[in-house]
Amino acid sequence: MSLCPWAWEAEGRLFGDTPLNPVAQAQMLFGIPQRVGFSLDDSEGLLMTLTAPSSEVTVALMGGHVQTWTRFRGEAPGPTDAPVGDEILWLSPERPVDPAKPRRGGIPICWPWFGAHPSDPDQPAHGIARTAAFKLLGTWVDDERTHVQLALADRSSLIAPFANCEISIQLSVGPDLRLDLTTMNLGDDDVDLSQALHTYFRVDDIAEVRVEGLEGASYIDALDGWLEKQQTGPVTFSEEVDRIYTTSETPLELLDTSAGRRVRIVTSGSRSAVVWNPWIEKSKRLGDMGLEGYRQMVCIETANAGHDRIVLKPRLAHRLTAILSVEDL
Ligand code: TA6
Repeated sequence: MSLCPWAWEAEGRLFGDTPLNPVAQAQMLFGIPQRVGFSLDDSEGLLMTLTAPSSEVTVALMGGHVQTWTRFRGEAPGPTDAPVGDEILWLSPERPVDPAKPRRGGIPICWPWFGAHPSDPDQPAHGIARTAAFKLLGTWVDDERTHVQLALADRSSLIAPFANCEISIQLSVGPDLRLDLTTMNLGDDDVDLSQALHTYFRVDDIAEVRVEGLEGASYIDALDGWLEKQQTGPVTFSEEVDRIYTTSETPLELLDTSAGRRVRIVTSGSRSAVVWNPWIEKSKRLGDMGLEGYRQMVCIETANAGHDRIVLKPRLAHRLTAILSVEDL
């Protein structure tokens, strides 16, 4: 058995002749006291906690799925304390209706396509990454930030033309949260890529928030025959909204006066943003939004979607980056 010292799958492996459970293995190889810890989530998947002095995230290795981001009020919690602070992301209290899908919320990775597969209706919506196992490549810290790098644990599940692609997720948590999704085309053919960091932000009341920075941008309205329209004023919510905005201008800002905070989204490698709230009827159809969950969330997604597709030439790479920060009003 060869075990790369820096990479392994999150599954039972033998060290010497003593089987170690995934948590103990991860802790031994990648744990950092007070900064990087591991546990099992309620579906027995490996969950990583990245703690920095100012905030903390939890990440499921299944899907490389950031599930929570807590901004501390005051000191970072001790090793056995629950974090006290503001939850910036929304995570459904319900389990997914389809067990093959991830828990709704946090920052699911939509890759290597966004929305429906361009030609094969049997393929899952939003690609394969959010339901694929990821492996740890490394964890490291500095005074302010805690970092992790992940890669797909098994690329054999990738369908053509993505079979020759490798992806890396790099997360850096500190005063802000930075997420880099890098796609490398290791093959000899062009790869047509669409993707999104499908971020679910928590809000006090969807009817009281607005998204700024998209004024005047054109958008595709997924609820009106994919017609192209133009945004006038900030984006507000009084019904279902599902739009792909064409924009490379950032920051975008989520103003939540009721919660007393402004969330700023700075991106690179993206010329589109998706804004989505399912409202009442779609929430009922989805079945995993919790009671009135739609009132406490809005998706503002850093994407390459709609007209903003990426044609990745052989031996080239593309990086999609979102930097999320929060300030009190
Ligand atoms: O990003 C918006 C969207 O494409 C909506 O159309 C809705 O389908 C949402 O994603 C959630 O998709 P999911 O597959 O996670 O239920």
